[in-house]
Amino acid sequence: MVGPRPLTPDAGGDPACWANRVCPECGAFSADGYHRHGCPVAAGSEGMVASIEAVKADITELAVDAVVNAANSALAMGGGVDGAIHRAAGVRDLTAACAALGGCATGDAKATPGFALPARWIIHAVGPVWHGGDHGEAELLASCYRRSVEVADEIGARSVAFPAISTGVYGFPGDLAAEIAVGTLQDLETSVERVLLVAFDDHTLDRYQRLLRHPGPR
Ligand code: AR6
Repeated sequence: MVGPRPLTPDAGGDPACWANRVCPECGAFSADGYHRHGCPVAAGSEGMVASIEAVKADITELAVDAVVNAANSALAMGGGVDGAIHRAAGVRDLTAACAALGGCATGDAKATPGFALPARWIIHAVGPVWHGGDHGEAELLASCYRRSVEVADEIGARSVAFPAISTGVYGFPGDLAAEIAVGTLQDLETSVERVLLVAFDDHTLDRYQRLLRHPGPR
């Protein structure tokens, strides 16, 4: 990726302090926490995601660079995968880091450290609530996957694990959600090299595996 790239905050650091940092690579001052001065780390290599795999797992146990959370727009701890991620990361630390982000729009994503998780980062993506399909739900879900990968590029994450965003409490039909996840991820230009699509049950795993065996047109 050519363009601004965020300085990497220390995992466990105070998100409010991520700006106003000196670039560790070239020593330049960055008022907003982004490289804008052409230092070498600004130029990563981009292509398609090299590997997209489906796994059945508890996402909180995966040792990837970043796990994606199926969050709500307040970034307040909820149930499902969000609750599991909060408990495994440490409720106090993650709640404070999320509060400092000031919420997140549906279809968008924002990162915090992973705290006690094996993953270094958590990318909080806010999926749409399913209202029948005529309210832009498909586009908003695609946007979650796209924005999560853009955020992964910004923080330098090369391996990213996604839960089946919106398919639990938010009621998005699983088949359509899986098609959107796979189709969107297969089309992105990114420095992310490895994506794990994490299923929490056999049915979801089977869906992903079928789609990955028979990829749609690019
Ligand atoms: N690892 C992987 N996948 C999981 C895990 C886990 N530990 N736990 C659940 N899933 P949901 P949503 C799967 O409801 O529909 C929260 O309250 C689960 O089987 O977690 O986007 C938030 O705060 C399902 O397939 O997320 C929001 O308010 C998938 O994760 C709201 O729920 C997503 O289910 C978001 O709802």
